[in-house]
Amino acid sequence: MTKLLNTLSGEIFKTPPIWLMRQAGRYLPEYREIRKDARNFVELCLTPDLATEITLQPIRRFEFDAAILFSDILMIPHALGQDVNFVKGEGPKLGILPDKLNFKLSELDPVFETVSKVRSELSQDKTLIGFAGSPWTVACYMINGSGSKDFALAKAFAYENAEKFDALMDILVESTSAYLIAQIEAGADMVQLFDSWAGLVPEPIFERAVISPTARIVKKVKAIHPNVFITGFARGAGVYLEKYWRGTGVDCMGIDETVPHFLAKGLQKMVPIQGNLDNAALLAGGQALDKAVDDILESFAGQPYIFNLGHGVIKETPPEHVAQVVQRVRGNT
Ligand code: 1CP
Repeated sequence: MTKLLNTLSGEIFKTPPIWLMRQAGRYLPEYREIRKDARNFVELCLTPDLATEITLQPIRRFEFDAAILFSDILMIPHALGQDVNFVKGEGPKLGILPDKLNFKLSELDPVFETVSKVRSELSQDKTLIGFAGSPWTVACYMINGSGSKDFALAKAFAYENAEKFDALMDILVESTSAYLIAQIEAGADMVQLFDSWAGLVPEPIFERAVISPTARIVKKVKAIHPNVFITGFARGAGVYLEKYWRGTGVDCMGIDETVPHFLAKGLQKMVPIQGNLDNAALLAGGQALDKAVDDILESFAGQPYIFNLGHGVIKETPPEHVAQVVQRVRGNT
């Protein structure tokens, strides 16, 4: 077992395990070097040699306790037959939502090959995290067709076309479960569900859009792999976090930076937590960063805890700031 998996089993270490959301990616020059030669991002995610290399880059540089598979949450719409493109400087652009969605797990075979390759190259004391987007967050992009601040079109769709929305959730539950199970079978030690837009969902549809689809995925994955840990990251869910944990059955709760420490500590009495350094403090660096790290270490000591950000590394972040955090968390500075 690794330090991170042992933490999820309830063990408490002198210093917590650490990894960072978006630890692979554009803030790293070695990533940008590979990215500039890649024809498109989806193809990059489906090229095992390159995806393996990118997954391992931050481990070599910072010796994180876990590697997260280099891929994207929009690989599911791709495998469902919707057009997915990443336009430079603009983010994802999806084609119109097809009437018939037909999931082809085999489209994602290169992802599973990447998982196997990473697992064989990663040292045994490190955890390999597989992942997928949660149905609501993936549906936001599928319905809206691109990124958005409010995903109003996706929410309107859930209100106006309740039956169609629920049918889309069903398809995403099925495909995402199969995708995560295949990642585990290829060598992922645990998985994380990213519900990055959970915070946009109001009470009348929170159960239908966030809790129920996530709960069904957890159940399906656990039916086959009962001992594999699942982290749920319901970003922005705030006061709904406990309800989310109780309703979904996830083993670990990702906490974003807006969650006050007293609330996170309340949750931590029930379930291991992961988070919630502000990615803007990481961008800032210096003493402010040290203080933010120290506050978190103090708040979350004594109960199972995984150090992470509240959201992904911002692309302008100097890699030295990441090194500073790792040293601080490990008690070396
Ligand atoms: O041009 C480029 O190089 C693409 C940048 C990039 C990268 C490096 C994208 C496009 N995705 C990724 C990798 C990625 N995405 C990973 C693996 C790397 C790692 O974490 O180390 C993971 C776990 C994701 C997950 C992801 N993709 C989420 C959930 C987490 C989050 O940040 O909220 C979401 C919402 C996406 C969609 C997406 N993909 C890419 C972008 C720029 C976006 C966000 C679009 C938006 O702002 O709405």
